[in-house]
Amino acid sequence: MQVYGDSISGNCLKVRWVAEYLGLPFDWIETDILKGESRTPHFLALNPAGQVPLVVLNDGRPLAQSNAIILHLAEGSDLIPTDAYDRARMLEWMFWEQYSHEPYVAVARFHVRYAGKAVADLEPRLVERGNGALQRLEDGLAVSLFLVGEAVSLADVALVAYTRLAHEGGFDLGRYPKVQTWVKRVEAALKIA
Ligand SMILES: N[C@@H](CCC(=O)N[C@@H](CS)C(=O)NCC(=O)O)C(=O)O
Repeated sequence: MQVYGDSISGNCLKVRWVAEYLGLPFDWIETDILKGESRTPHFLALNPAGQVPLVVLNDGRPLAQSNAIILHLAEGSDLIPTDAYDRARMLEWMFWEQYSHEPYVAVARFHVRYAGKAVADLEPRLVERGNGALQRLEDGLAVSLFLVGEAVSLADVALVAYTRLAHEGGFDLGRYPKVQTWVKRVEAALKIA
């Protein structure tokens, strides 16, 4: 399997972590988005959306979208709850991550870390929504060790990717103690540094 990814991207790291956790062999093809490497004719032929992560499976079929990829890779593994309701709850978190967390927490980080914007100059709505997402996580973690019950799942993979880097976008994880502890718990469960 080939994984096209940029190591600065949490979305891409989700794929690396799941493949490594499951012991799936893969070649990582570093794709620098800041240099436009996801917009070359070669890349666009594989993923017309021009985005990483992208995997090319062993049989040659391409697949994009981080959460779709990790769902496919982890099928039948302990990263996906067997109970149908718990599986749906995992997906609930993963869809929420893409629409209500990543667009604020990851985008703020991108502006500050890679586009040279000062935290003070971030759009207030971005900061407000990002803090809202982190509070939502804090509340969700009041009832269980992981986002879906007591075992790590793809919900944790999807949400930890940018939450662990939230400080790079100016967010103070000290305001969210359960989230801080959960980040360490997920990193330990996935064996990521
Ligand atoms: N929803 C997509 C987001 C993919 C995405 O936005 N990828 C970014 C890197 S995190 C990218 O490739 N940006 C380069 C570009 O759009 O040209 C996913 O989860 O995979």
